Amino acid sequence: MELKQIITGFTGTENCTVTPITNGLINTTYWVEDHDSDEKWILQKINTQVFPLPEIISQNHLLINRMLEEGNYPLEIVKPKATLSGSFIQKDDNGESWRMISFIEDTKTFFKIPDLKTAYESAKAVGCFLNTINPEHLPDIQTPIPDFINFEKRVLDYQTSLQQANEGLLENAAPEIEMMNELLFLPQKWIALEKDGLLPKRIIHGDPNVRNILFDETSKPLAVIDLDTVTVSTILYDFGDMARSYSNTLDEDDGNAGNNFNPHIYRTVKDGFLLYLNEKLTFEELENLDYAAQTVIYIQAIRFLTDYLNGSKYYATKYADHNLERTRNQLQLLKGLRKYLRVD
Ligand code: GN1
Repeated sequence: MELKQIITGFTGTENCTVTPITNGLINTTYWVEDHDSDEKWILQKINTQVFPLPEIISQNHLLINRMLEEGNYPLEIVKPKATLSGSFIQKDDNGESWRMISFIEDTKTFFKIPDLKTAYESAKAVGCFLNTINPEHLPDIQTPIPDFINFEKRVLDYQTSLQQANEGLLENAAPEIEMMNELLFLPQKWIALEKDGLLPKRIIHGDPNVRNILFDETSKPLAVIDLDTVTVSTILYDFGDMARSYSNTLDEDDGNAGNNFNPHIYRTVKDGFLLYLNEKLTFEELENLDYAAQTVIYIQAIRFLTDYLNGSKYYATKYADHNLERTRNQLQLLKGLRKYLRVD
C-alpha cells in the first residue's frame, strides 16, 4: 500500500506532499501537506513491536486531550485525526498500523537544551502538563507498553542479554557492563520503594525528553507532544527522564563524552518541575528526586546496552556501535550527576 493511499484514508485526497521526519527512535514519521485543504498533518507508522495494541495509544491520547481541555491547559494540544470511516488507527495491506495527528505550525525542536531559560521553561511545561491531568481518570488509562517502567524486568532483560550475546559484543562493551553491574543497587532501591508502596501511582507522560517539546521561534515551549507512552506509574519516572534528557550537554548519540552533565541545568529543571507540582508531591517523592534522576539515567543506559547486546533490534540505529555509544553517553552523564550529588 502506498503512503498516499494511507493518507487518502485519513484526508480523502492524494493531492499532498509527504516529507519524512527523523527525530524519533521508535515510530516512522512523516509530515503531510494537504494541497486541497491547505492543512498540515503528522502521519506515523506505529512500531507494533513496541506498541502491540496501537488503539490503546489513541484512546489514551483522546482521554488526555479531554483532561487538558477541561483543565484550561495553556499550551497547544495535538489532536488525533480519524479516518474517513471514523477510526483513529488505519491498517495497511501489510497489517501495519498508521495514525494521523494535527501539526502545530511554526515550531522547532531541540536535540539538547540550549540554555538555562529553555531548561526552566521546558520543565515548567512538563510540570504544567502533569498538574493539569485529572487523577480521577487514572483507572481509564490503559497500558500502552507492558512492563515499560518495570525496572525488575529491565534488569532481568539485561541479565538475559549478557547470557545470550556473542563474545565480540560482550568484549566491546566490557567497561560499560562493569559499571552497570557496580550500580545495580540503583534500580534495586526503586523496586523496593515500589514494593513498599511508597511511590504513589499517577498518570505520567512516560517520555518527556527534550525532543518531545515543541518551541516557538523565541524558544518558548508551545506543546508537550508524543503521548504514546502515557501510562500509570510513579511521577519520579517523568522527573528522572526529563532531568536525564535536559541536563545532558551532548546529543544522546554522542558517546565521545567527556563530562556531559550540566549541574546548573539540573537544578533549574528541578525548580521548573516543582513550580506546579511542589504542593502535590508526597514527602517520599520530593525526597527521591535526585535519586530518581540517577536511576532513570541508569535504566536508559541499561536499555541501550541490552539492545546493543541483543543485536540492536529495538532502537533505530545508524551504525553497528550506535547503541553502545548511547550507553557511554548515559553512563558518563550518570557519573557527572553522581559526582555533583557527592554520592560517587
Ligand atoms: C525513545 O520515541 P522516542 O524517540 O521519543 C523511547 C524512550 C527513550 C528515548 C531515548 C517507546 O523515545 O523511552 O527514553 O527513545 N521510547 C520508547 O532517546 O521506547
